[in-house]
Formats: sequence, C-alpha cells, structure tokens
Amino acid sequence: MDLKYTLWGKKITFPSDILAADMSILLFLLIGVGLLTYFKKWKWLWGWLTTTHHSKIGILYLTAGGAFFLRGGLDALIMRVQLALPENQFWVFQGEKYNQMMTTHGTTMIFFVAMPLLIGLMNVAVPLQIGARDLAFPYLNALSFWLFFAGGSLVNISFILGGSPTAGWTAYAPLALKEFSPGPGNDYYALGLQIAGIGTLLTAINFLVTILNKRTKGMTLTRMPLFTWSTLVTSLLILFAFPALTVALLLLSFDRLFGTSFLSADAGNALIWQHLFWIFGHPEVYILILPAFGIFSDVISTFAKKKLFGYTSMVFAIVLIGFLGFMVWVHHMFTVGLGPASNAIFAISTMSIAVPTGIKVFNWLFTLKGGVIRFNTAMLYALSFIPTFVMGGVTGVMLAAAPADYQYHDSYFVVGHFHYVIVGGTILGIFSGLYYWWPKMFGFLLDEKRGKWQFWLFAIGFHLTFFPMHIMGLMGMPRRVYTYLEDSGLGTLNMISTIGAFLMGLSVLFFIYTVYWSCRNGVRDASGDPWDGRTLEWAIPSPPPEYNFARRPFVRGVDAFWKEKMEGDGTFQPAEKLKPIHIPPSNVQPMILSGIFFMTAFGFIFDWNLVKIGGGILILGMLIWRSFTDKGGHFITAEELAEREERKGGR
Ligand code: HEM
Ligand SMILES: [Cu+2]
Repeated sequence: MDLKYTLWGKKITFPSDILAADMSILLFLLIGVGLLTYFKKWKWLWGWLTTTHHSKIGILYLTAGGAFFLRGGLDALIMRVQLALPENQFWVFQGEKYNQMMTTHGTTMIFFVAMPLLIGLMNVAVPLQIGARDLAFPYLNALSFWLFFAGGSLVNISFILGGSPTAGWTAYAPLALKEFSPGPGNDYYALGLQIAGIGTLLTAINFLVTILNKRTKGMTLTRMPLFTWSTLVTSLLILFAFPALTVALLLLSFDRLFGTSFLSADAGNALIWQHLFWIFGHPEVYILILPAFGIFSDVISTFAKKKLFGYTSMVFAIVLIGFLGFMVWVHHMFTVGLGPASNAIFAISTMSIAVPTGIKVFNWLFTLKGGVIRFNTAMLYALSFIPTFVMGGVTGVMLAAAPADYQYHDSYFVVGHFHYVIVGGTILGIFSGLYYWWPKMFGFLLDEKRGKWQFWLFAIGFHLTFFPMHIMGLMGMPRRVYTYLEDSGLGTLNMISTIGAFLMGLSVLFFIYTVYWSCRNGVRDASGDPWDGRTLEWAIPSPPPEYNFARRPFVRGVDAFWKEKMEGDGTFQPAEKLKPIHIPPSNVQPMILSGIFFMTAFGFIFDWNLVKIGGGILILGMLIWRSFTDKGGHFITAEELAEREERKGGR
C-alpha cells in the first residue's frame, strides 16, 4: 500500500499510514480554514487565541483536550482492531508501529486529554464557585494553556516526522535511551512532556494563589464547594509531583541528547528513572481522580437535592488521599527486587488509601439516601461512576498485594484495572462535568434525550471493552503486545473488547453530534440556574459577564446559593459596593512564547545548533518584552456596571 517513487535516481517511500495521517491533517486544516473564511470568523478566532479570561481559557482547554481525545481514541481503536483476532495483521500496526500507537495513546490520554479536560473545567467553574473575578494571574493562565498545547502538539506530530515514542507512557530506562530507542521518538516524548509540564506547574500555582487569595467575603475554606476543594488539593499535588517529572525528563533528555549516562544500566542506574517517574506518576493518578471526585460530589448533592453527607469528612478524605498518594509509589516497582521489607511497607501503605476512598463512597451513597433524585445525564454519569470505581478500587487493592502482583504485573489485568479507574473515574467525571456546566459555559443545555443515549452507549461500551481485559490478564495475556496465538483461547474476549471500544468511539461521535444538535435546538438557559443549583456559579447569568460578579456576594454557609434560596429570596447580600473593575488585556505573547518553545524543541531533537541558540535567545527576549508590557487592559466604570446590571434585571 505504500507509495514508492524514484526521484532523480533516489528511491522515496511514503508509508501508507503516514500518508493517511498527512492527508487527514491536511483535510482538517482545509476544512478549518474554509469554515473560518466562509463564516468570516478570523477575527473571532483571534479573540480566542489571545484571550486571558478564565472561562474562555477553560473552553480552549476543553477544545484542545477534546481534539487530543479524538487522536488518542483513534490510536485505541487501531490497537483494538489489531488485537481483535489472534495473529492478526492489521495494516502496518505490528511491532514498532504498534508500540508507537500504544505509547502515543497512553501519553496523550494522561497528559493531553484527562489533565487538560479537568483543568478546563477548573478554569470554568472554580473562580465562579469562590466568587472571584478571574484567576490570580490571567496572563500566566494563558501561557499555561499554550505551553500544554505546544507540548501536546509536539508529541502528536512526531508520528509524521520520523516516528513516535515507543517505550510506553512510562518510558522506562534503559529502553527509552538512545541505545534501545534510536529514533527521535523519545526525544519528542521528553521535550513535549517537559514543555507541557511547565504549563501544568504554572497552572497549579495559579489555582493555589487564586483559591487561597481570591475568595469572596464569607467564603471560608470550610465553605468551599467540593470541586474547588479538590482543585486546591490537586494543585498541591501537582506542585510537589511535577518537579520529580521535570528532573526525570531532564536526565532522560541529557542521556539521549548529550550522551550522559544517568539512567543507563552500566554507568548510571536505570532504577533512578523508575523512582523519579513513579514519585511523580503515582500522585499523578490522584491528580486525575481527585477533581473527578469533586465533580461527583457537587453533581450528586445537586441532583439529590441534599447537602453533601459528611462535608468535613469528604474534605478530610481528599486531603488524606492526596497525602498518602505520595507514600506509595513503590507499588509500581514490586517486581524490581527491592526486597520483601520494602514491598510489605508499600503494600500496606497502598491499601490504607482504601480507607479514605471508602469513606467517600459511603458518603456519596448516604447523600443519595432519602434524596429527591433527578436522573439527569450529569447525574447518570455520576451514579454509574460509583460501582465502576469501586471495581477499579478492588482490583487496585488486589494489585497492591505484593506477592499477587508478581502474577498480575504487566498483564492485561493491569490494563483492565487502570482503565476502570481512569476511564470509569476521570472520563466519566469529565462527561458529568460537561453536561453539568455546559449551560453555564455556553448559555444552552445539552439535550437530555440525546445525552442519555450517549451515556448508555458509553457505559455499555466501557464495560464490554475493559471487563474482559481482567480475564485476559488472568489467562496470561501480557501487556504491550501486538498479537497472541490462535490456541491461547484469547480470541473471543479480545473480539468482545474491540466491539466495546467501537461502541465507545460511537458514543464520542454521538456526543459531538449532541453538542451540534443542542447548539441549534437546545433549551436556552435564561435563568442562569438550570439545575436549581446550590453553589455560587449558579447565582449569575449564563454565560457569565466578563467580570463574573458585578458586586461580589457575601457568603453565609456551605452551599451558599442554596442557603440564600432557603433562608431568603435567593439573592446575595453584596460584599462590596459597585466599583470599577479592571479587565486584563488580551495578549498574543503566550501563544508566541509557546510557539518558540515548540520550534526550539526541534533544534534539540534534530541537533540544529542555530535553532537551539536562536530559540533560547528568543525565549529570553520574550521574557524581557513581557516585563515591559505588563500593563493595559481597561476598566469597566461603576456607572457602566450599574447600567449593565440594570439591563439584566438587576441580579
Ligand atoms: C476509548 C477507549 C479506550 C480503549 C479502547 C483503550 C485501549 C487501550 C489499549 C488496547 C491499550 C494498550 C494495552 C497494551 O498494548 O498494553 C491501552 C493502554 C493505555 N491506555 Fe487506553 N484505551 C481507551 C481509553 C483510555 C483513556 C481515556 C485513558 C486515560 C485517560 C487511557 C489510558 C491508557 C494508558 C495510560 C495506557 C498505557 C499505555 C502504556 O502502557 O504505555 N486509555 N489502552
Ligand atoms: Cu500507583
């Protein structure tokens, strides 16, 4: 299927898979440019690309994360087709190409899908939930987004530019070093994650400062909605976990690009990578799950029409899980031979996390008990998460038993386990959050009927895909293989899994259709409070004005808005008088700066000194430029504000 040419005596081959990738990129670009030109939307696009406003940046995160989700999902489907039949030979995806798919899929899903989608929802909801006007550092927020986007693009574009990383999302040394992974793939991995990682770290700092400093009057820490609480703890986890990744990636880059041997088995020590990676990597799974816990808590209490059961213990459990998350990284390394004492300690500390997690599960159930439950799509996602996540948790405890892990390790049992947790936790949480906050973001509701179809398609596809993986693992199917033998008896289970994967893929396409349909025909959210909400974000119009709150509200308790509804007329006593509000300026610098990071990475990957040095100088120049242009924006005057509020009916 490959295209072969002879040009001036030189043989040139275009492999068919890369050609297909090229064509699809070209096609999407052409469609994009065409649509923008046809609808005269270039200026509109520019507004989005230069925005520094939290809710717009949130939507950018959701859009980019959604696009990467399609890429990561395509990888997953390709893998599942290759694995559908024993000794299958689908297209070119055997051997090294399968490894590329597998690695890009995992890396993309963790770093460029799950995290940015969560960060997107945080950007949309957290400032509103605490009565803030924006994040503490709007420019930094835009920079974080663009750094994530640059890093993600780098990893994703590698496929057509000389090959993707092949050493798995965990990039174990020495496999990921030049000796065993000679192509540029793992350089893309190291540099892409490094650039995106800087963005993530900056975001965490931004949210920490925002939540600690920008709360409105009366919004004490002990009154914050659970999603904001989980964002706070998640930001702390990022602050402590990501530097370990930064160092690990730096060592990897040095070994690969400059010939050092920190991680090589002879001069250095390959275990350094594993320790650093998992000191980051284990907290990372809590970075992915805690925000989802926050979403479920908010959604469940809203749609059960009850205050969250055990608010204090819910907060305490999040903090405890976050803390314990740093103590258990060695459970990923039971089989490297650190010895029984070490294994026992880490097995027990791992299992202890089940306690706060159990507390949370029971509190969700008690919140439901006696509640007036509405089965909205957001709620369906939240409810279906409970049994799914319990199952993922149980297989997690199984894996935490060190002797048992010798059997499960690197088998499909593990693949089944972590998809139950990440997809059945984080991705369900993201869908729940999307249905829940969609009206707040866009001013219209996602259609419930179509939403429910989408939910059931996803839920059924999910269990069909990932449940059989546990059994395959117990039957001996190893992780990260592109095929298995006819007489292994794994054919049927793999086929079921592939069918499930396509149902999930269908569901994702159906979600896009639901968005399109609802955009044209969906119910408008005129009140700003479509769910009879409990927290601050529902007290302002949808979508919110650029300053969020004309006068920031005075908060009197947990579920602040509900309290005002119950004890008053549903309006807040203002915490301040009408005064001018500063709106920070749009700014192209974050996009340009990240673009330079992106270009400079190629200098390192292909060893072009001019690009390396030029890029460094340009980055420094950008920082200097920024330090002289840190002003501007405009004020909305008190009179203008009063008038705008008047027009809305004086909320
Ligand atoms: C759309 C449904 C999905 C399907 C069908 C799917 C399927 C797979 C398959 C077949 C593998 C490779 C197993 C192997 O060869 O060892 C894999 C690995 C992986 N998946 Fe998924 N996946 C899906 C969604 C997700 C999502 C949403 C996430 C995270 C947010 C995720 C995270 C991962 C990770 C981290 C790996 C490990 C990659 C590695 O070992 O380096 N997957 N998935
Ligand atoms: Cu772990």
